[in-house]
Amino acid sequence: SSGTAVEPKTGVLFPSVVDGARRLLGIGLRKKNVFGLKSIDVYAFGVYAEVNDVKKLREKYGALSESEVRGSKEFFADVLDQDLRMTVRLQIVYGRLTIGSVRSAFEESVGNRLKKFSGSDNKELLKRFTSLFKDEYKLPRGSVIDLSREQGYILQTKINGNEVGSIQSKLLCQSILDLYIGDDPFDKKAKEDIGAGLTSLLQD
Ligand code: DAO
Ligand code: DAO
Ligand code: DAO
Repeated sequence: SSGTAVEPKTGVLFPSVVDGARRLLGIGLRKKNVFGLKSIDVYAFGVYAEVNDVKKLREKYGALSESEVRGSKEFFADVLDQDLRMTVRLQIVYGRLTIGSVRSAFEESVGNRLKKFSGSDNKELLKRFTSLFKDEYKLPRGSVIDLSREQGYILQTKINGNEVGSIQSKLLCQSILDLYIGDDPFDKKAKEDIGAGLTSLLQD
């Protein structure tokens, strides 16, 4: 494959490999409805997985056909739940993002998933996370945020390549990945591509 993929609506480029051996599976767009009718493009994203980690799922899924794997809810649930190294790269396209709006969007989107997976509000975990979103951070158009699940369920966050924090939480890792590959993903086409990408890693 070539070295980059382009998100067609925004023109944002994603390298086909990051962090040595994490392969790009799919790209998509995070939109947000404002004022009921209007929708803004907030960021383009790319989802990556560590090839050798995905291969750990071979034992369970290796014998299924590609369409069986892609249609399997259990497969996506395993990808969300297991200790597989993955990265979601976000590139901001909305030029007027404030840290306050990032905090409230995060509380809504990630907050819903924390509740879904744990059955509780997890206000404390959410607060612990959003308190790290300092008002002095700036996220102008073009900023790149990497959210990575590292071995042992460490969620590591980088902004423009600089590590800003990491937190050990299986639940938080799962909740963030669910935004992109869960039952109700931000971009359905992206989830399909990610499923196809995962399946091809399983089979090669
Ligand atoms: O200006 O009112 C507005 C719209 C702001 C939308 C913000 C959505 C934030 C989405 C999360 C971004 C995470 C980096
Ligand atoms: O799109 O609703 C969403 C949430 C995406 C996760 C955003 C994480 C942002 C962390 C960095 C904030 C830096 C101030
Ligand atoms: O253990 O509560 C703690 C602090 C660890 C740092 C967690 C950083 C989480 C990443 C958020 C980055 C947002 C700028």
